[in-house]
Amino acid sequence: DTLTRREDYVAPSHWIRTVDLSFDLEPAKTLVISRMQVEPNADRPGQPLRLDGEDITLTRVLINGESVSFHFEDGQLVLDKLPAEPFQLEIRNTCAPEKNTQLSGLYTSGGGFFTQCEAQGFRRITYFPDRPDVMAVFRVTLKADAKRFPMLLSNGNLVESGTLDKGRHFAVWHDPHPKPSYLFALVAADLVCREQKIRTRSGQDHTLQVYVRAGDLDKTEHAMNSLIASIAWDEARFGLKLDLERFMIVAVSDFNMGAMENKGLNIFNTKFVLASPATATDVDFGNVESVVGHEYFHNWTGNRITCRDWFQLSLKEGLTVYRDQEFSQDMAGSLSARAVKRIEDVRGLRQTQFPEDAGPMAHPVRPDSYQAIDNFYTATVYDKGAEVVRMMATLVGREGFRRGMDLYFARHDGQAVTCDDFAQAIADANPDSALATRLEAFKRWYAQAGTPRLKAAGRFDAETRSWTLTLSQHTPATPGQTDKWPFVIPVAMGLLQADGTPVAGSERVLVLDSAQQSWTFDALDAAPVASLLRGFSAPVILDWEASEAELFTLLGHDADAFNRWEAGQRLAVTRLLGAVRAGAPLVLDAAYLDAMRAVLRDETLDCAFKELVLTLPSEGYLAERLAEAGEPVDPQAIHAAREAMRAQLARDLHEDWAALWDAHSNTGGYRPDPVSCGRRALANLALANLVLDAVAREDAVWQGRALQRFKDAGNMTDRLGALGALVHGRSQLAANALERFHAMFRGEALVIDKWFALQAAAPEHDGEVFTQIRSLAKHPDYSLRNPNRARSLLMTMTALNPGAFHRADGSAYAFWAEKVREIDGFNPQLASRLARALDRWRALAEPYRTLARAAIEQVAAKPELSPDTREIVTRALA
Ligand code: BAL
Ligand code: ZN
Repeated sequence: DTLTRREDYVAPSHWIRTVDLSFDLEPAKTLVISRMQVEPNADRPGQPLRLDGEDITLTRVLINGESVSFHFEDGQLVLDKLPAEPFQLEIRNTCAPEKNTQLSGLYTSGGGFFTQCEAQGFRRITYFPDRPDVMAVFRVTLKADAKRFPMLLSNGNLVESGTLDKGRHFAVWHDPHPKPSYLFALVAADLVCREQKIRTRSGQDHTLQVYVRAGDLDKTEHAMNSLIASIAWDEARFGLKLDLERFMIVAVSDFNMGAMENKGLNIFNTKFVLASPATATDVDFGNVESVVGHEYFHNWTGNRITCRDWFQLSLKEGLTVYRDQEFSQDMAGSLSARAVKRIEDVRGLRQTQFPEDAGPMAHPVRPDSYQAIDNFYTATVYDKGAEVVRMMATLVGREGFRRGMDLYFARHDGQAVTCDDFAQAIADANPDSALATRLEAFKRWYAQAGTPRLKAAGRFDAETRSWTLTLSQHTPATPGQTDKWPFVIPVAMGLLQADGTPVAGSERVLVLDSAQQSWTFDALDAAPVASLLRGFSAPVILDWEASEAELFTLLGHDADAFNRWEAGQRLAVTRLLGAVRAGAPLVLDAAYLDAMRAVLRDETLDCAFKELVLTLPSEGYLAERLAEAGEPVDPQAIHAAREAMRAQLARDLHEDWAALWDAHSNTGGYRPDPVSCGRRALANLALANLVLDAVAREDAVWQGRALQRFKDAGNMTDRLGALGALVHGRSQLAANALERFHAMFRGEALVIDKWFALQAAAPEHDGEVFTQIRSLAKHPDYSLRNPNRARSLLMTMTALNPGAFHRADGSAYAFWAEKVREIDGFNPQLASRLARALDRWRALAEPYRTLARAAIEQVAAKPELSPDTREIVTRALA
């Protein structure tokens, strides 16, 4: 049993105060010398020192300059008979960066050296107590060939650099901030740099740098601007200043995660740094801004205050996601642009986190155990964790949350702490708040897994002119947790009259903290229309039997944009699932079409919002709605219903789509601001509908226009939009456009990823799409070794294209199993992500269920499966 349990936490036996690390960098064999100042933990005297190490070769161990005896136990290097006083420990070892295909630790990519140490990569570099509560001041010396590796970077400040013999050079870096090993980084590569000097509001000077490969410099402006904006935002909103003279971002194309917040030296997947109008879409621009922000915000929430142990991961991730979401909303500016961002975030949460919470990997925001910590960098820890922070902010108010953050830093700066410490600080700074008075109950959000079902029922009493709302909650069992305590659920709400006008004074935040509670609203002339869970004020499934008329009222009039959108989605879900359940063709009613038309024609609404309303709920979301109701999920039935509804919206709203295209297809020079992005999004949705309808009617005009658009487009958003319209609309012009696109962007790896992903996302039709995916997997440009490229086909198919993945002959499952097994042989982290694709197999209808189980068993049957993937398939089959 290799399970690590939260309750088994013990403080380290020794503290490491300083580390002097020296690297002799060679791709085949790098020599690492580590000299540490070690101090026994006075609370745990007489303990041996256990050092983690993995895939490295030990050559020497010295204590105070003398060799000592040591042994290995459970993969750890164990030193006993240690001095009771502080001592110097020196370790020498080697590692083989070019053989490191896991991309964890020190590895090579594109001829350079890069590191990734979170969560447990540092032990793949040298022996060390590789746990976040051991924090040391690092001094790092890098030596490498000057020609091949002209840039030598590590955390902190450059203190010295120069040349060595045999064409080598060196650099010495010193990071004054004590940090855990997971925040260590080095880069040695042939890179170029965009640099900008800034002076912050508080008058301090800083040098900001973005390092990329030569040829990518023209794609770094947006990342730099995003960094500058992040620095200003954190100072303005939270009073948190940049604490380093120099802040560096480095882009690398082989990277398992999105990016990494190493102190002063953030290392990024190229996907979240590089952006130019010609190669990146509006969504990419938005992602760069939010990921740059996210990593920067970690400098305080993660680096200055870090996690005591990895069970507390959400302490930094939930909080930092909350901060990056707030940042992006503030950057978006207008109230409605903020709502658009909120809708997108909630859509993401429901698409990924809700199924996770309902499946075999369900775990609390603060998990209780793990086999491989890398498996717990999840939507639950990140996105549900962010919702938990958001609920705290709702319960204490904006000013109160700022007070809480201030207290958190006053108490814990420089420490490694727990989720409890964070919640306590927010509560203590707001002693009379709805949070402080219910703190223990609120913290169940950290401890209990599963998505609560919130049931709402209203009753109007004409005699007393009052309306009583009753809220009740229930959370289904999750693995290892059968009975749940009630959660503390903030329910933001307001009431509308039947004609859509707001009921004055009805806006409030109800706090449900028991199984069932009621609230009464007085002085009403008629039964109101309730707008519940505004802004999605809690991560719950709202079970509210609103009538169609009420939903139409909310869609047309609610003051809360989120709930307007939500009403539209509910109207679509009712129709889609109605058709699925009835096993009958979907025929759209006039009322729904009229409502959609009204949205499209409403001049007070933003384009971005219209695009969201007119985008149907995803097949994955619909599947979850069925699963929640305990009904078997037939992915092909869902796919058919959704395709039928898309076709009818394309046909019946044709005039509107054409008018919208005319009005919004020319957005002028490229700017990634919310208004322009919204116009492009809506124009692209219109074009997709126009092509879909044109193909159905065998009309050449709109297909030709789409092809022309594809050729003329002045930016990637428009070009990819037109290409998507042709490919996803199954136009005969698609093949030619795909070929041109590939030729046009042959040298742009991130664009070629899009080329694969776009094809893997095409709506399935008679197995053609899966057949195409299988043949693309043999394309000379395809590779499983590069995580972005591997994901472009495989994750797109499994996560975003249920119609292609769930086939009655099980062929796509078998394909998936084969790829998981293959990838697991060289990159367990990537494999175990992909291995989660069939987590929800138990919810499937036959024959999918049996076939899916067989495919998971096929993965599990592989001898020498990594602990990462083993944990996933074992849980799935349990
Ligand atoms: N800490 C891992 C990458 C991120 O969440 O920023
Ligand atoms: Zn993070």
